[in-house]
Amino acid sequence: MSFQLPDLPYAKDALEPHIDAKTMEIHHGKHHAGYTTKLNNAIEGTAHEGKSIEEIMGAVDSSASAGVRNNGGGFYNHSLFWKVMGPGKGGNPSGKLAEAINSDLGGYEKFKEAFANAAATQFGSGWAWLLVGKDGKLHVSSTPNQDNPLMPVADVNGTPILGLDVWEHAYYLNYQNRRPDYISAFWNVVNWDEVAKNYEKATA
Ligand code: MN3
Repeated sequence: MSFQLPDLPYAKDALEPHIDAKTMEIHHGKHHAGYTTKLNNAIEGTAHEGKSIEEIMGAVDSSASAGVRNNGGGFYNHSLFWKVMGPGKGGNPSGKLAEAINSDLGGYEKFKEAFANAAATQFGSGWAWLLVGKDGKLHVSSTPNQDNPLMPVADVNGTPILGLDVWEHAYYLNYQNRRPDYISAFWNVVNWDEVAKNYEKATA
């Protein structure tokens, strides 16, 4: 049983004007598809075969192969990324998630600032994260390349509930080098219902 590229949960142009259709087409159809194929190749005939992606991520320590770390991360991160966005979304988090953002991160505006800062200052390619840490509290972090908080190699460990891809392939066609504009636009498409579900699961 190998990993399959998940379908986009909306049309390629559904996030316009914030994320353009051409970027979505290449990002999902080429980049994510590529990570999926290469992950399957990397785990074939290894102890990872048949494991869940979360189990595989949880085994990425400093001795992990680059193939599993980069392509497994690429597969997992993008699978989360498509789902935490949606057309006609944005707005503010509510319920328990909003309460946790208030108590753990000093409120929604402080959280947004910290997350945008993590995304903007991640040097080169990587991701910004909102995650539930081992302490059960919310944290904001960033990781290089396709690393993520599930990996023991990450600086801050836990379960990611929101991620933002800051690789140039995620924004260059529409925003060129203006990463901060892409980060600002992201807030218009965040699917907070999905993030709240991820939060409930991670804290259950
Ligand atoms: Mn990407």
